[in-house]
Amino acid sequence: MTTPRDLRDWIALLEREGELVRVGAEVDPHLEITEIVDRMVKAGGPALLFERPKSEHPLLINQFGTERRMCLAFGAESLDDVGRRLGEVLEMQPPQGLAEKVRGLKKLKSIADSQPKTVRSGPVHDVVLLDDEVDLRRLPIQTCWPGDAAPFITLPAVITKDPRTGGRNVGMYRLQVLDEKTTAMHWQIHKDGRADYLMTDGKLEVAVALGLDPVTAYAASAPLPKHVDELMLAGFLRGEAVELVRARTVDLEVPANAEIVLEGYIAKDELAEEGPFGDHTGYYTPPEPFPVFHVTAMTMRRDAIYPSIVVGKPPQEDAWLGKATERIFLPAIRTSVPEIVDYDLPVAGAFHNCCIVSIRKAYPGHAQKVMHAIWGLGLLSLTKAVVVVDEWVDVHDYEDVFFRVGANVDPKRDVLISEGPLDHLDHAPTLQFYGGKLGIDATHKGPTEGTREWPEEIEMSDEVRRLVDERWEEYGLGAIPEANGRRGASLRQLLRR
Ligand SMILES: Cc1cc2nc3c(=O)[nH]c(=O)nc-3n(C[C@H](O)[C@H](O)[C@H](O)COP(=O)(O)O)c2cc1C
Ligand SMILES: [Mn+2]
Repeated sequence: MTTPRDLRDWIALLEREGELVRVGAEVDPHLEITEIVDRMVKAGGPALLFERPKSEHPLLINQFGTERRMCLAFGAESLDDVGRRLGEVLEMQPPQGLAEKVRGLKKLKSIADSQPKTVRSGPVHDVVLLDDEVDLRRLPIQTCWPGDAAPFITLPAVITKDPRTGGRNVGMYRLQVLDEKTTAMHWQIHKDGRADYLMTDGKLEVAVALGLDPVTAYAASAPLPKHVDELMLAGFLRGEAVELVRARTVDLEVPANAEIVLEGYIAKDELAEEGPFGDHTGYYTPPEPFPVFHVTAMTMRRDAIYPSIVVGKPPQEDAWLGKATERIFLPAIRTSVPEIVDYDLPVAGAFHNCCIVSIRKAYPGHAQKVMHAIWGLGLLSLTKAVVVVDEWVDVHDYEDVFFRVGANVDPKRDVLISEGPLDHLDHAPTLQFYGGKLGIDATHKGPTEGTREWPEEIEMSDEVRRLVDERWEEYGLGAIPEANGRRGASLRQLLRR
């Protein structure tokens, strides 16, 4: 398996696959690009390389905008395959026999090889701009929506170190341009970058990498536990370590093949108003104080390409980054909650608003146990509504889920209202960060849970199905309708427009 080495390799792959269009016309990063991309994303269109976005640097956008491109990025047939590879390592058992031992060693080696490795030099230092030469206005930074406060850098990998442990963190946190040398740093309160910042007494050094190979860029958005380095996940998913070089003015390592790196620092308690920003919730996030990032150096490859993404009312390009996380993390979730068969975070639910989960139900109250497990699991803990269905229900088929909620729920008995932490950006709760949780148990119940005997679901017998299959032509009704037509419907829902 090979995955793109860097952004240029990725662009070349997209071009070979007919997945990228170059736009030669001059376009404005102020709103115009958003309107173009919004139309292309919703049409399932290609990645776009704007060669003249009123800047000396081209702008790449919609690189992640379809399932096919996500799979190309990971060099996989499906996102579930990517998850399975991770699951195999997570579920490693003591090997039995020689063949298994050899396989086990291979898996261990794949973990060892995932560690980023430091190299002496890299193209990211082709151009080094220091102090007075630093000017963010050189970059085609988008103002995405009419109510946005300023241009925002939307697809960064923000690198920091935990001041206590020295452990690295890489996160995708947007940066609002404040002036040519400073930005705001949108570290939401539940995030690891914010934790590093809170632990520091004086200044926290920061490096922001822009224009990475797609897997490393994805990894910055992955919800890993604080002590796990996102670059290690990137290395594992790429099948090849991420190469790093020492940054020029800060004590951090940065991807050697990045297109652009911003180096600088954040001083404790220096805050600026961030926002409004047209967010992935579909609403503008109102202004709120966030830390200020001082850029002290800007390093670049020659003819650096600037990467961007637009978020807004779903679905947008980020839907596919979220779906990748949903699929890749399923095996990891199962290691804590093994009764989970599958789950779905509807794109229209902006990921944190709703989680549909199917379980192998074994005892009374099992659905409620799983709701609480989700409300206690990493960033999934911010989920507002959890819908639990039985193992035979396809969680990606929203019509089937709706049917189960309608058919199997007694609201008085099966709706659980709880409370807990909510997403930083959720504007609905009365208090910011904290509010109600909704659990809906749409599983079958029965006398063990004090209800009447549960009725049997209607199913045609296999015998009659076979008979009709065999005789279909005789009926003269044209092609046989797809037996499992509902899967198509769920895909349509994902991309509903
Ligand atoms: C396009 C995009 C933009 C994002 N912007 C932010 C942001 O501005 N602030 C934030 O806290 N999280 C943002 N996120 C989510 C984080 O990247 C994600 O929660 C990640 O897990 C954070 O890394 P951490 O777990 O190391 O904190 C964004 C995600 C995506 C895909
Ligand atoms: Mn992290």
